[in-house]
Parts: sequence; C-alpha cells; structure tokens
Amino acid sequence: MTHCILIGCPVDEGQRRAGCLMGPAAYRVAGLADTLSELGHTVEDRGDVIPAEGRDQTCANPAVHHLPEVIAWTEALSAVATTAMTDGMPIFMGGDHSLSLGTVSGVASHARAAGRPLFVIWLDAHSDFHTMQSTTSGNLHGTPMAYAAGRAGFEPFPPFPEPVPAENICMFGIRSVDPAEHAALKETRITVNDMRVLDEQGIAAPLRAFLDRVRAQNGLLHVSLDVDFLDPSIAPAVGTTVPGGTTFREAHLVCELLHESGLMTSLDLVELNPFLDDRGRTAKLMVDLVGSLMGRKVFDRPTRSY
Ligand code: 6HN
Ligand code: MN
Ligand code: MN
Ligand code: MN
Repeated sequence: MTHCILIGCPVDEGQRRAGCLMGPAAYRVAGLADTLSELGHTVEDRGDVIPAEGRDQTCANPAVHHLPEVIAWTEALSAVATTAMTDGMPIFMGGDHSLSLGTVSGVASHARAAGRPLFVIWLDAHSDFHTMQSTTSGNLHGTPMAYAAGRAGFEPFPPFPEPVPAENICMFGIRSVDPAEHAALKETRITVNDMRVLDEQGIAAPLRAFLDRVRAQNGLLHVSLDVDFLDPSIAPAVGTTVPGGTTFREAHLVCELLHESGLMTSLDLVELNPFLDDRGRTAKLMVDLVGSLMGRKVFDRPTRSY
C-alpha cells in the first residue's frame, strides 16, 4: 500500500499548442484517484500548483519563449515535489514536459537530503536534451532531461540541486532526436533505448538491466511518462506525435515490470492535451497505465524479483 499524492501541474508554457493546462482536470475526470484507491492505495489530491508571477528573466536565444513563466513553474514545482517526497509517492499530473524541470529538481533535493542516489526513467519519443542555447523550437519542454543531467546552459534557472549521473538515466521509446541533442547525448553515458533497441530486444530485458542497477544502489526512481511514448494510433492527445511508438501491451508491460520491481518513488504524467483527445481515450489509457504501475494485473503469477 502506497500513499499516493496527486499534484496538478497545469503547465502550458513549455510549448506552443495550448491545452496541456487541462491535463490535471482530465486525469481527475478519467478516474485516477478511484483507480488508485481500488488497488488499495491511499490517495490525497493536493490540487493544482499555482506558480508565482514570472520575473523579468531573459536568455541569449531569441527562440526561447515564456522563460519567466517556466522558471516560476520550476521553482514552485520543485518546492512542492520536495515536500511531497517526504509524505508519500507524488504523481505529478501535467501539464507539458517542462514541468519536469521542477519535479525532478525537487525530487533530487529530497534524494540528496536522504543520502540516496536518484535514477530517472524517461519514457518518451523525444530525448528532451536541449539546453536553452541549443533549442531551435524555443519550446522549453524539450529541455528537462538536460537540466536534470546537469548540462551547462540553464542560466537564469536555479542551479540543479544535484545533477543525476548519466549512468542513472535510462530513456525508452526514443524516435525523435534533434541533431544538437544527438551530439550532446553521444558525449554522455546516458542509456538511450530507442525504438530500434526495443524492436530487436523487446522492452523487458533492457528495463530489467536498469532496474537491477537501481536496486543494487538502493536508489530512488523517478519515472517520467510522456504521452508520446505511446504510438499515436492509441494515444492521439498530444501535440508532438511521432509514428512508430510503443504498443498498448509494450507500455503496460513496462508499467507492470516497474510495479513488480517496487522501486518507483515518484511519477510524472506529461504532455496530455485533452483538447486533442478522442472522447477521453488517451486520458483513460494513461490512467490505466498508472493502474498497471500501481499493481493492477490480469493474473497473479508466482512472485519473482521482477
Ligand atoms: N517533449 N526536440 C523537439 C523540440 O522542440 O525541442 C521536440 C521536443 C518535444 C518535447 O517530448 O516533451
Ligand atoms: Mn502562451
Ligand atoms: Mn517529453
Ligand atoms: Mn515527447
């Protein structure tokens, strides 16, 4: 039994397609809290975070937009995340992926205070590894993984508390990487399980290999689930669809294995744009995936470590 803390993060400023701010409401309508309590968990909904007014901050790249607002979100969400980590397992209901600038930094502060290493699983079509200098779209939802990894080029953001070591970062579902991100990723030891890896090896083996490392080091594990990890044919409600994503069963299998591992300590649900949805099907699928992450299974099987 886990104490699940729902935190609404109606962030829309990290990209240009309005609608992600309706995400938290859509998760509530789709029954996220009931799904969790039916699985035996306690649920506390802390409502939606309200950021402070943005200050007058700028950066050298003219493409970057809504910088003061995204910094204000980062500060607010970081504080909320650190507090929630001491109380239970936060589930951050987005909101676009720029919210992870704040949630991962808040979780990293908690990990530092707890003296435990932080690991991050990034389930996404994209690597989100831009700095404010390298982004050509100027959409800050393309940057949070770089911020968490401690890449330079994030002034005037607050310094990231304790950068996540590259060895502790594992991406799955990747199929759209910009040239600047590709060049930067190649210089790191981040594990990039792109769709080619999943086609050849399946999703279970590379996931288990990573989870073994988390367990061996008694790590905290943050999971960031971007809607576009899923194939657009099953999850249309996202502004940045990329063909060739994970199937319904691949996505559930990831969630089931994560549950069996018992290692996940915080979760982002990002990029749902309910305005683009088809009668709520993407919101419902995301809620079902959280069900699998939190223990729903078709059939009880003999316990294995995972
Ligand atoms: N996401 N690499 C593209 C950009 O605009 O920087 C897409 C980013 C997508 C962001 O997946 O959260
Ligand atoms: Mn705007
Ligand atoms: Mn993303
Ligand atoms: Mn994405």
